[in-house]
Amino acid sequence: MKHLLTLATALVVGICTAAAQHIVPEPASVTPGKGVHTRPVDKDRIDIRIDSSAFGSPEAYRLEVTPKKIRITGASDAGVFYALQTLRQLGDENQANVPCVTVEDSPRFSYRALMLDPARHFLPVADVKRFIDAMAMYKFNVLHFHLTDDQGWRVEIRKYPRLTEIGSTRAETDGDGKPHGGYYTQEQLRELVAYAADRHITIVPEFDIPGHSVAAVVSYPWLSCRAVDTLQVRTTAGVSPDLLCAGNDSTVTFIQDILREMCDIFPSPMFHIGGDEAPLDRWGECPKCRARKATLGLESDPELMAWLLRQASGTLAESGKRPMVWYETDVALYSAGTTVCAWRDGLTPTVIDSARTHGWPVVSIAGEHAYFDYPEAEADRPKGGAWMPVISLKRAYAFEPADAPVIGVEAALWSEYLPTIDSVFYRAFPRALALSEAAWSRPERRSWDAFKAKMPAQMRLMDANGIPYRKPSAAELK
Ligand code: TNX
Repeated sequence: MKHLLTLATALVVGICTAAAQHIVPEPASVTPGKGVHTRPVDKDRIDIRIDSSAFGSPEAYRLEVTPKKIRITGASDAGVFYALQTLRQLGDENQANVPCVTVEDSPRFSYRALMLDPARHFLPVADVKRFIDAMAMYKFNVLHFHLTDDQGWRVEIRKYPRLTEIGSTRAETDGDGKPHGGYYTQEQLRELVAYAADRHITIVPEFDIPGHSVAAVVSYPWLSCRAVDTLQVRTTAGVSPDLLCAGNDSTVTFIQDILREMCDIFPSPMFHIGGDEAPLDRWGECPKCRARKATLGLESDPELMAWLLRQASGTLAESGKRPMVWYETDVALYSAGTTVCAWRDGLTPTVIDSARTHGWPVVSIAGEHAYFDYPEAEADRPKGGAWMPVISLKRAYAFEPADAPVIGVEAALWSEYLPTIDSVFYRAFPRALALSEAAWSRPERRSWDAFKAKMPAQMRLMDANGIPYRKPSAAELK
C-alpha cells in the first residue's frame, strides 16, 4: 500500500512537471505545485481578477492552479486571455486533471505576428477565422494581412469598384487554365477585425505601393506610367516593373482615398504600405515622374519613392496611424516613426543600424528563419521554388531577434504556392510554435532541446484543436 502511494505520488509529480514543461511559448516562470485539479476547467469556477498595477506589461498574467481552485490575475483582459491559453495547454483532452502549478508570465515583445497573403491565393473568411484561432492559442497578437498584390486585389473599395470587379480575378495560375479570384467586402473585413479583436489579435492591413500593383493598374490603367492595354492581372510569381506612376496627381489621390477607406475598416494603429520590390526604371523614363522630380527638386527616383511613401504616411497620420514598410536599401529615407520590416536574408543588421540612426522601430521577419512560405524540408519544395532555402523547424527555432529597436517578430506566409488554407497551415505549423517562443519567451528561457521535447504534447494539442500541421520526422527532432 505504502509502495502504491509512493508510486501514485511519483506519477502525479511526474505528470505535474511534464505538463508544466510543455507549454508553448515558454512562460517567464513556472513553479510546479502539489497535486492535481481534477474537475473539468469549463465546468469549474475560475477566480478571475484584473490588477493593472501588479505587472509591468499589459499582457502579463499569473495563473495559480491548486487542487481546489484556479485563480487568474491579469494585467488586463489580454493578460487573462493569455492565462486561459496557458490553462488550455495544461489539462487533459477533457480539459480536466490540470496539474497544480503557478505560472507567472509576460511577453518579451509587444508585436507578435503572422502574415497571411490572400492576394496570391484568396482565403475565404471562415478559413482566416480558423487561422486566427490557431494564432491565439500561441499568444500571437497581430495578423498582418497582405491584401493587395500583382496577382489579385482583395479589398472592396467603394470609390474604385473596378479594383474588385477587374482586379480581384486572374485568368489562371502558372498556366493551369483556371481562373482564380475572390475578395473581402468591407462588411466581411469588419467582421474579421471583430473576430480577431475578441482573441486579442489586431489585424494590420497592407496596401502595397508603389510596386506589386499590377491588379490595380489593370483595373485603372491611368495609374500607370505607360499604356498598359495588354497588361493582365499577373498569373505567375515574380516582380513586375509596372508600378503606380508617382508623377500622376490622380495616383496620389487614389492612394489617399484607398488609405482613408481602409483606415475606417481597420482600427489598428499601424498600417503597412508595402514599399518592397519596386524596380524604378519606368519612373526614370516617364515624363510625368520626371516632371514631378523637377517640381519637387528631387534628384533621384529613390527620393521620389520616399516622397510618395510620405504622401501615404501623411494620410495615415490624419487617422492617427503609423506606417510600416518592407525595408529596402534603395529608398532615400522613410518618414519619422515608420516601422521598418527587416526581411531580406542577411540584411537585418543593416536595417537595425539604420533604424537606430533614424529612430525607426523594427519588426524582424528575417528571411533566414521566418519565411514560412519556404519549405520545411527538401521534399516539400514547391515547383516554382527552386531558389528557396529550406527552413527546418530547428532553423525556425534558431531565430534570435535583437532587442530594441526591434519591437517584434513576424513570420510571412507568402502564398504564390499555397493555394488553400490547409497548405498555409501545413507551412505555418509547427514552425509558428518555434516563432512564438522567439516572440514571447526570454532568450534565457529558450532552448532547442527543451522545445523539441515539447513537440509530442504539442502535436496532441494541435490534433485536439483541429490545427493541421506538418509532422516533423524523428531526424528533424534531433
Ligand atoms: C518577396 S518579401 C516578396 C513577396 C514574395 C516573396 C516570396 C517581400 C517584401 N516581397 O512579394 O511573395 O518574396 O518569398
